[in-house]
Amino acid sequence: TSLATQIGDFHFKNVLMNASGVHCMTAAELDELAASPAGTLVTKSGTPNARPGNPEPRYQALTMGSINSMGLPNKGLDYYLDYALAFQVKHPQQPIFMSVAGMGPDDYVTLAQKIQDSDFTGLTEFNLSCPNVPGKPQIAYDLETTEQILDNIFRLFKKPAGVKLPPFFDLAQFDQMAALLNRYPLQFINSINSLGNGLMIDPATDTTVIRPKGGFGGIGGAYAKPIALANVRAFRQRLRAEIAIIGTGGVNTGRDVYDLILCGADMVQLGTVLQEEGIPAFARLSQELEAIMATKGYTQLADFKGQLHTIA
Ligand code: RRO
Repeated sequence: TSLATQIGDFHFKNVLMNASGVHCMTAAELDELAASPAGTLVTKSGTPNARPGNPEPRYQALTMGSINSMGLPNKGLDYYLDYALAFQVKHPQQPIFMSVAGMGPDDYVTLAQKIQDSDFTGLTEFNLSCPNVPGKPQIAYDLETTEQILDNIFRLFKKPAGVKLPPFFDLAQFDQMAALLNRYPLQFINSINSLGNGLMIDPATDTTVIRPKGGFGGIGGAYAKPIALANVRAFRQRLRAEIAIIGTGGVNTGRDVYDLILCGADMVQLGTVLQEEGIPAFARLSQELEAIMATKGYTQLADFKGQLHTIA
């Protein structure tokens, strides 16, 4: 059985990888991903300058997932670019993803130009969906700003690129966003980022479980699964076939991975489950996915990718 997959001309031995933000802040964490069964890795979203992020506590595991308001703590674009350039020399056959995020529209030009001018040969993920920077709206919920940013990026950026999207909840939003995205030379989209601005309360103290933003934070894990499936499915039905889809959200079992692929995911990312279980999650979920495929007589992802049945 093969769990191999492909995004554009990039080949990966395993469909699983980390979601940006989880286990990818430092070179040591990234090295652990590289040595794992994961197909590849993505860095924490890098900003033009390093950031400490929001005050703690800023992440909390919940019974059905997680809430976070990290606030984009990261070591800065240069750190991740240096890591990626060294990595691609050591592992010429293992393309990696760099995630980047702007604090405002102008930052995306700065980030894109720096990567364009570098020797980076991997894939760049432009994060348009960070929910947790006080005072900054999630870019991709504003179609006009998204269009401006993509125009500015692709005027100068000629390397393989994709966008990380927030969850959408209305079919008209899928129509509008997909029509916009289809105009750009994207290699992939990544659906979904966390469900922005949820709230959880500690019943013992009647207090929010995280400090930043009065307790509001992005929700991940099992809470996100049906939304992630819907977003992957809705975009697969609307995007050009050349645009691959990375499915992210709500993965705890091999069946969850299988379901995202059924909806059309070409690659699947682990967020909350990787944060809570650590690197062993990759082997466990790979085994669980292979077992499901074996019972159905499938030997490769193409045997069921996008093959979701609906009721007539
Ligand atoms: O750092 C964060 O607070 C964060 C980011 Br940039 C993101 O894209 N998604 C998220 O859940 N947290």
